[in-house]
Amino acid sequence: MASDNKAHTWAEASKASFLEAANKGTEGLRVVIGNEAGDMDSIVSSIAVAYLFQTECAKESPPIVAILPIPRDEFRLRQDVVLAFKQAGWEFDDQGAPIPFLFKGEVPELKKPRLILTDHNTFKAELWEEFIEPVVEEVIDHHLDEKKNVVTCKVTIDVTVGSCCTLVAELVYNNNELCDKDPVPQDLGTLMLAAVLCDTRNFDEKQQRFNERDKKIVPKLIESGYLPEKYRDANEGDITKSPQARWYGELIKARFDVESLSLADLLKLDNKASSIHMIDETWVSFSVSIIFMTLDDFIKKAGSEQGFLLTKIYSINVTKVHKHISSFLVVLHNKITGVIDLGLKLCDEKKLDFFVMMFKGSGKDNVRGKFFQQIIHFFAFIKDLVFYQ
Ligand SMILES: [Mn+2]
Repeated sequence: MASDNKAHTWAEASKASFLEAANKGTEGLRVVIGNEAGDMDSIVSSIAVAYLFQTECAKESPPIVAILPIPRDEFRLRQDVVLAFKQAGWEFDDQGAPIPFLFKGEVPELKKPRLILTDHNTFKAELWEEFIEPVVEEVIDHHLDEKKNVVTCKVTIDVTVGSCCTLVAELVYNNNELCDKDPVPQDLGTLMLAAVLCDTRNFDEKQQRFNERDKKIVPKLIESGYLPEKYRDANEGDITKSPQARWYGELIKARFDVESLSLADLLKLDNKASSIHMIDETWVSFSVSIIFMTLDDFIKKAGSEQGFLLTKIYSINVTKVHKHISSFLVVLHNKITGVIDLGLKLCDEKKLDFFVMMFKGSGKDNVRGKFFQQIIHFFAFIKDLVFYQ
C-alpha cells in the first residue's frame, strides 16, 4: 500500500512495475479488463480490482494492471467518467485521460497473461491480439454467465446487482479491513460510488436496477466520506434534493451531454461488437453504437458536418418494441452495397459486415444492456437487407 493511501499513487507504481516486467517478456502477468464499451462501471471496476489484487495481503502480489479497452484519446468522450475522475482528484494528461492508467495499444505483447474480467464474462480474443495464449483466471460480473470459461476459472456473478462496482466495493472493503486496516482510498471510493449511483439510476423505483447489495454499499461509501465535498454542502445547487441525488444528477447530465462531440466521436462513445452464427454456418459480424441523441438531431448534426452521407442508410422504426429507442440506422458494408460513410469506415476498421446505430427515443433515460438481444430479434429483418438487397 502506498504511504499516502491514494489509489493514484498506487496506480502509477503498479503501471511502472508492470511495464518493466512486460518489457522483459515475463510470462503470466495479471491483467484486469472491463467490457469493450468502456463505460463507467467497466472502467472503475477494472481499476478497483487491480487495486484490490495488488493490496491483498493473503495472496501473492505479482505486477497487475487494468488495461482500459479503449484508445487513450477516447477516454474524454465519456464525460460522466471524466467528471467522476476529476472530482475524485485524479490528474489528467493533455489527451484528457487519467495519467496513471494503461490503455489499449500501450502494452507490449504479453505471454500467457492471466486475465481477470470485470463487468463481462466472455473474453473476446479477437480484440486483444497483443495477448499470446491468455488464460481467464477470474470473473467478477453482473451479466448472465455465458459459460465460456474453463472450470478452473473463479466466477463471481450476481445478475441482480445493479452495478459490478457494488461487488468490487464489497471486496475492497473486506480486503482493507482484513489486510492493511487503511481506509479505502478516497480517490477510489469516490469512483466506485459514482459508478454504483449511475448504474442503479440512483435507486429509481420505477427502473428497479438495483438489489439489496447496492442498497447496502451506497450508505457505506457515503459514510466513508466519498461523496465529493461540493455536494455535501447543503447550500450548493438544488437544496430540495439530497447531496446524493444532486451528484447523480450531474453525472448523468455529463453522460448525455454530447453536443460538443463530432459524429465520429458519437459512433465510438458506446460501441460493442458481436457476431451471429447463420444457418448456413457462416458468421456475420456487426457492431452496435448507442447514440445519445434522437435520429432527427443526429441527421441535423450530420447536415452540418461535411463528408457524412446519409444516402442508402436504412432507418427502421422500432419505437413500438422498445420505448427508449426510436430507430435503428443500419449501415451495410460496402462489400455488399457500396455505401460510403463514417459507419463504413468503422466497419472496415473493425472488420465488420454491418454496423448499427441505435438512437435515443423520447424517454428521458437511454438504453444500456439488452441491445444485442434486440438486434437478434430484428436480425430476420436486417438479414433481408444484408443478403437480399
Ligand atoms: Mn455494468
